[in-house]
Amino acid sequence: MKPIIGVLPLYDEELNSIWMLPGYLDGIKEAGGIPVILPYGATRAELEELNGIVDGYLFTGGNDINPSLYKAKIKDTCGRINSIRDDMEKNVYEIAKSSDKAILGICRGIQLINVLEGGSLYQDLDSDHPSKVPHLMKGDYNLGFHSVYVFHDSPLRDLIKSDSLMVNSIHHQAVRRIASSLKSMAVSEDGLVEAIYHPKMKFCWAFQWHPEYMLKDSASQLIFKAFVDAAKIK
Ligand SMILES: [Mn+2]
Repeated sequence: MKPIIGVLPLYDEELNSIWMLPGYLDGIKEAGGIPVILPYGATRAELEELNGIVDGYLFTGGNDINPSLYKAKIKDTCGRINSIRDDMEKNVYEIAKSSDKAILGICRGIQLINVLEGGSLYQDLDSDHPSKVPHLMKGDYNLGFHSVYVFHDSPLRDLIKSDSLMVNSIHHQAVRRIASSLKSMAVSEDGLVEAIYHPKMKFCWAFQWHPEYMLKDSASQLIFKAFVDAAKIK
């Protein structure tokens, strides 16, 4: 049986529309899983029921997280927030964690997991963490844009067998204080946390970059495969 991966939907406030980037689904499919887009705004009870048929969860990119969730005041430079996503994803994360499901977080996903584990975020890198490394590229998302150093003692290093990686970069926020329960797996040259994992969970990995845009690269394929394979383990 192929594992079923619940994918958190994105929301477009301009169009009042639920949406999805195909790369998230393709990455899961190519790794042998069945992606299922979860219903936007589902209640806790509905999510608990759905959890009975879901083997893993993909936390996707999107809106900025409400800074109140990490006890910070919202700055003018913070982007648009979406309390429906914040609430739903908090519920999904708690349910997933308590039932030891596999978790992959991407972009907003790494930020969400860090915040829910007790960490904090830079609300805007340009003003809060100015550096020579550009983190907001324009187009060509399938190509590497800046390098990350991959830590030797990390499961990511064991997976990709390389100390460094060229990654894309489409973010204006990032992890500021990493939660004490999480470990960093990769950093950019300006010291930003670009990948994390939760060492006490079966599989809870998250990335600031977007492997779903780089599915032709072996590192991205290996990441999706490791996630979907972990979701098979009961
Ligand atoms: Mn970056």
